Amino acid sequence: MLDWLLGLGGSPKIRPKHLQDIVEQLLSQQRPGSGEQPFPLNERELKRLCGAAKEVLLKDPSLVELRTDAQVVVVGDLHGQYQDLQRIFERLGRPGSDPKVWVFLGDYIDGVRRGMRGWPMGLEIVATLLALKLRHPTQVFMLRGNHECSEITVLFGFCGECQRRSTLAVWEAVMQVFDALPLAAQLNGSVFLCHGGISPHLKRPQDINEIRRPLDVNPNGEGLLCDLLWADPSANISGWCPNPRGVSYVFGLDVAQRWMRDNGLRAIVRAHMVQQTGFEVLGNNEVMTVFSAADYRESGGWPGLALDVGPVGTGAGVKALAASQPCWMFWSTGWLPGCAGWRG
Ligand SMILES: [Mn+2]
Repeated sequence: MLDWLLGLGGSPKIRPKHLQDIVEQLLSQQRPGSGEQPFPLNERELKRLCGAAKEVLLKDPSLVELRTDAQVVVVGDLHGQYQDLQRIFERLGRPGSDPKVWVFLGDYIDGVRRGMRGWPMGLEIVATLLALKLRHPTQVFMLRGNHECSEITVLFGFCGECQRRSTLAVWEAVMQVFDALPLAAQLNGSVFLCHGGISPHLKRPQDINEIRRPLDVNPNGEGLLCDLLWADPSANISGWCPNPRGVSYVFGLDVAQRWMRDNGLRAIVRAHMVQQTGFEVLGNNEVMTVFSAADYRESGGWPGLALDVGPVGTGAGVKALAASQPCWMFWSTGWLPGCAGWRG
């Protein structure tokens, strides 16, 4: 892994073979407790990976326009739970192994120690996804979540993880990558994807392209950027209400429906909220939440949040979308449709 190649002209390039090696090395880590160990790549390797990934990520527009007949896999919050990402790849194949397009909705890092899972492995998730993005830039898309923000990572664990397992310089390099992440995506002009939600400042999805990157996010701020990363939908309110998170809004289904109608969209797929079954569908298959970190609140002892929830009977809404769109969904406890139920 030390044998990294400098590309012509002095700009750091990472050979495809080395990217493949990184992915192999990281995904083969199966031991629980790896989150307590030093990270397998050194500072120099990680900084080079981040530098190259930042350049490639900045080539994606702030609103990624996906037009594809391929199967699309949408992955919600991971929060350092690398085992869940490993299982997703075991079940669906790795990006690049087939024509599937992958959209990751952000919140790759942070989180706390969880029973058997041990400490979060945010560095593994970040490095694996960045290597895959570099290797397959038109098949892997990473959006920004509200945790992809330096202040948030200081408060919620990833900064500490970098200091424990790597270096502060690596944390800084990863923060620069986060500042380069695209903010939303649109699938075949009909499904809008982002981490949080829509915004009263957002007339058309294309307006997102006016947001220039790289840019820092102020977690105490307001405006379009904050709403894309922080807003939540609710079927129980109408209009816009203050968000109990203290940032951004909760938006009613009425607001979402009107916005989708105005823009010729049929669904919003987002992440950001913990879901007992890994996903939630609001309205007539119109607003969906995907959460891909399994038993996220296990150590908090939340009753009813066990992993063992079969997809049968609960995925009707998502299935309806999947049946009419080339859009397949993963959630933490099962697979849609045509995939056998899976239990973690
Ligand atoms: Mn979030």
